[in-house]
Amino acid sequence: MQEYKLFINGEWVSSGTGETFNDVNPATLEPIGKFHKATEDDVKHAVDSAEDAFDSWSSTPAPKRAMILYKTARILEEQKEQLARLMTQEMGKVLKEARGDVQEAIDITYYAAGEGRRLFGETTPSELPDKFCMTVRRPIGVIGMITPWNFPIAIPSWKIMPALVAGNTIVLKPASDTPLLSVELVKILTQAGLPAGVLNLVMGSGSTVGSAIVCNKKLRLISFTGSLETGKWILGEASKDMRRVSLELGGKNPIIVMDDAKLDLAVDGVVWGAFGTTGQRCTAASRVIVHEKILPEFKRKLIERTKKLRLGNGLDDGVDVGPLVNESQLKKVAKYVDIGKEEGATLALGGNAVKPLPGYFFEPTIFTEVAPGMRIAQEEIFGPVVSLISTSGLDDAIRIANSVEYGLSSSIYTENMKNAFRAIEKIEAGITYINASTIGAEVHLPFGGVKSTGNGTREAGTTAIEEFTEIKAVYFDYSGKLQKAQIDVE
Ligand code: UN1
Repeated sequence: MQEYKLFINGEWVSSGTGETFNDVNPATLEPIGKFHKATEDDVKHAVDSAEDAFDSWSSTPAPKRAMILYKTARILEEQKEQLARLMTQEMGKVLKEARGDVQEAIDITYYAAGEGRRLFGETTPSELPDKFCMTVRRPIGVIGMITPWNFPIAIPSWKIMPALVAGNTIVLKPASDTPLLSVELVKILTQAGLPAGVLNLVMGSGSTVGSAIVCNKKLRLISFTGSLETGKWILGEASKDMRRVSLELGGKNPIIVMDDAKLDLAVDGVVWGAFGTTGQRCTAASRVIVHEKILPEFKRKLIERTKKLRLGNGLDDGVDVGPLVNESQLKKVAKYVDIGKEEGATLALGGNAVKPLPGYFFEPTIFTEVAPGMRIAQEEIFGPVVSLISTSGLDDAIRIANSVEYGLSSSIYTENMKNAFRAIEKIEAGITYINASTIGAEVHLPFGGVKSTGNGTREAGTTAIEEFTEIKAVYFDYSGKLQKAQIDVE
């Protein structure tokens, strides 16, 4: 079996103990590779090497840094198919979606590369004569990044590319279920000319490697995508030393279907949003709030359409839904199905683990007669389970949509402009789609959410640069005399 090492200071190195962990294909349970398990000391070396590389990298002109990203994007394009296939094997999402994941990485890499010739600051008049005021962007320093398994190359790229163009250096810990795509990404960046030490890769468990990253005071920002529980802990730890934290946590994303909606379009959106990526997206549609007048027809159509979804190996043609990523996710989904039944919701479709192959497959599952307060309608399941909730009208639907602790994505299907604008105004979420599903965010718009979904930061879009830079205000006084702001203004 192929062995993959850590990448520290431009070299592939064994972990301190030489210990490894296995990564398996969740559809077939075949092994993918052995990955070195970093120790606390390895993390320390990685951070120190990123610290050493910072001066030279941050002094490199941003357009020059960007050239490495342009080249990276071109290599990613050349290797798109091969990377997508590896991804399907490593985490199970169907090939079409894996290609989309790689495409998202390509998109953010080009987008961030363009920032090399922007990274704009502002100029503004001074209140005093012969004085010039401006802002400049500075890199934050060495950044710790901890990324999830559901978007194995897109999410690391959302973080890495803007951080690099802004002049930061990085220690990355990918999820233990998907280290391979991070290994490939590091190889590509190195091939594109990224200097040693600028990006370091450490793999292993959250409890050892993740903690060592979060608790390392040299890391000025921890950028994390994952669970609310871990996010809260990171925020607490980093705040002790006033270090920055950027969090993208869970979602419980609603789709509102109004009585004036195009029903087939809405059904398509729900099927794509709830069962795409086997429901393993932070943006997955997990609650569908349907106007009572059309609920019976909507329910019938949704069940009919969902029954046609084919489960299997994501590499095979015609497969719509791949496996869940691992056994613990499978157990979690099964547990929530039991909870839904106990809570009195009606299990209208699915609800079982199945074995078209040896891996972790779970049927697309629909609960109906779900009350908004039930746990299946409140907690993030991260699997192919959707809850139908009845509503009497828009205000009630929005109230239900907002009755959860998360606020990432949201959607409304309606042909009425007023309903659409009301939803834009009133739904508490970082993203609202009109007549489109809750998934499919594009990289040039800010991505993130409100309430417990995060701590106010946004990734991608113009906000990508906000996440990874500090702003310095500069006052340039060329009067040659002492001028006192707020005092010498008359
Ligand atoms: C995530 O699930 O964490 O909008 C990211 C989407 C994708 C990104 C999802 N572009 O669904």
